[in-house]
Amino acid sequence: MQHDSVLLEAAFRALDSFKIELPSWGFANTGTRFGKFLQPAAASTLEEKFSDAGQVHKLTGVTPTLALHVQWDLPNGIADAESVRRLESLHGVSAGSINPNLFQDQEYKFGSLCNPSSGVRERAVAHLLHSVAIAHQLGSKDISLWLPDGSNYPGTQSIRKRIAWLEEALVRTHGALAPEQRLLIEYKPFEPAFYHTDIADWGMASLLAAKAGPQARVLVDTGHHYAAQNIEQIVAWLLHTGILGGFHFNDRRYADDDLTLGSIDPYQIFRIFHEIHLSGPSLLGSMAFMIDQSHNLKGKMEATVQTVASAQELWLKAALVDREKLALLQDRCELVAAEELFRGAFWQDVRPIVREWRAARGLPEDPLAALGASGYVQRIGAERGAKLAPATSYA
Ligand code: PSV
Ligand code: MN
Repeated sequence: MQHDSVLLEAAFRALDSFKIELPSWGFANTGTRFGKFLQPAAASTLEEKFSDAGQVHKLTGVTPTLALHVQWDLPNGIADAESVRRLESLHGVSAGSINPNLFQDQEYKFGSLCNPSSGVRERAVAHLLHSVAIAHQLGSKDISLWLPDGSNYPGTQSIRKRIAWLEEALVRTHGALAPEQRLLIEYKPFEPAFYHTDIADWGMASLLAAKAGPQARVLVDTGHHYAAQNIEQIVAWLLHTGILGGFHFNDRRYADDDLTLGSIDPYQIFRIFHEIHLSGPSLLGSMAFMIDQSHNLKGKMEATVQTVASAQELWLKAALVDREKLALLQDRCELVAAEELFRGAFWQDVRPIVREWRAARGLPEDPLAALGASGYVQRIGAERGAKLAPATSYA
């Protein structure tokens, strides 16, 4: 396929600028609240998660970091930092964002940072401060906080008191950040709480980030919105106000489904990426692109490679929007022409260009096929599956 050289240059620049972080939990056995379907190739140790992430990075070249969840990956806290360093150099990926966990301990039944008990709140803040210290030790820039707190029944909690407790906790956490670190604040409308969630949307997250301090930012998880919400408009606002810190990408049909990025609505991810491209390349260094998916049915390695490739394709499609021409058409209110230009960029098949870019960067042109040919999934399936109970069968 012949490409115009200017277009190819712009495309390569866009692809060179794109990196996306993998979630350690995306390689582990996870499920729904109805149960787990175990996969023999799933990672159950941190070493296996690093190995899987390293393999994805080797195949795609764009996933140099692995997000870690403190309680799942670093059960000994900062004492585990040394083994993380060893795994980083063994598998060629670095620790990425550090995710505190305020949602599993029994003490957090009625909340963590917003619990009416000052003792529980103190414990939750201590966990955040410890997470900041872990991140510092590992050279991780971002502490990525998702808060499950909320309540299930009207009148059972003081929403106002909880706002104040939350502000206080975030200010204290922010105070412990090193100058190069950031506190990313994620929002979610519901689940596990079903009446009110303490950080339910981008407005609350923005106000809390502003209150916490200048190194706090908002994290947008694409699955954490009501079905009809216009996420790219939220992204545009967060960019405009300079408070956007990053993304957890996934797709959804109903709620927080954790489906593969772009599997249900690729146009939406394209529209979000367009907003980011509009802000110019200087912004990219400060934007954390992360995947937050857990694959219950698909093979984890295959789904992850597929996700990364989809993200690259959508990123490139959005990069190739002729933004100057679009601005002109918008100013003239030439609606159909503007829409056709925008839609046209989405509909073009950029896969041949991505393949060319991969070849030029010494990467396999088809990472999914290369994963299959490498025998990696079969090997880990046999090795790891053997450790599981022999009575377990897998479909
Ligand atoms: C919560 O639904 C969430 O999106 C948070 O980012 C958590 O850290 C992650 O999922 C855990 O799966
Ligand atoms: Mn998330």
